[in-house]
Amino acid sequence: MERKFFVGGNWKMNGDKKFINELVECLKKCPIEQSVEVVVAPPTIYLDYTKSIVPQNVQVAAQNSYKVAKGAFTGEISPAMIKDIGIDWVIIGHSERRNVFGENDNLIAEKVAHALETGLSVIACIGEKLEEREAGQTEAVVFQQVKAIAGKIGEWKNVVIAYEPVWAIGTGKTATPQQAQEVHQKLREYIKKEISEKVAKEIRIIYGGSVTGANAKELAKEKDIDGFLVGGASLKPEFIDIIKANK
Ligand code: G2H
Repeated sequence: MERKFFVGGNWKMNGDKKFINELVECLKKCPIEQSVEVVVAPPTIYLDYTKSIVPQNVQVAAQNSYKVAKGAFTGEISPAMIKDIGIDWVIIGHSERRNVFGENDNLIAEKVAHALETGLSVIACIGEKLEEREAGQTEAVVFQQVKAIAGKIGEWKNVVIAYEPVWAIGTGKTATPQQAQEVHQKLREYIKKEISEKVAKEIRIIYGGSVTGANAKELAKEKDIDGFLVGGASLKPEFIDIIKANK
């Protein structure tokens, strides 16, 4: 089965209604090929609004969700609520959730499992910090992050893995196509060995970290890079070039 090219736009904590209107107008002008899946992730408060104005060929994701359906968890939202407003995707385990808000592998795995059980598709983020890369621990770190999730889920068909080296996030310092491909390939080998050959073949492993309209095409040529999770550049017209990067 061919892996469909996937482009996610992670707007993080940016935008207001006026800005979102402009961004969506820009997306509406872009002829999105059937061969590309596009998902944008606005801040929680704009999920419903964004969903109501995006064209049919653009899906919407939440940027986070909690590990249970409801209860006394001030400030959190649940996968059930995300589903309730007609949204099918959630990003879990972004490095900002891990490193700014202290989420660990176990919590992230529980959140991924609960989102999947609720029927959402998940963009599960992993990636090493600079000091881990420099200490030669990249593989160990990303394998452990995948292992934690694998310990809690049995079915991978609704999961996209986003490999986002922390040192490349929002820094303008993109991994080279070779650096990214090397990790993606090793991840696929790991998944083949530890999960299954089928999952390894079918799962999309996308790259994130300072992806731009200028570097996306080269990255997209790599065999194991199945798309992107884009932050800063997803707020600009160049997001359209990234959507077309597999051409
Ligand atoms: C990584 C990425 C989006 P940016 O966080 O998830 O952000 O493209 O700004 O590095």
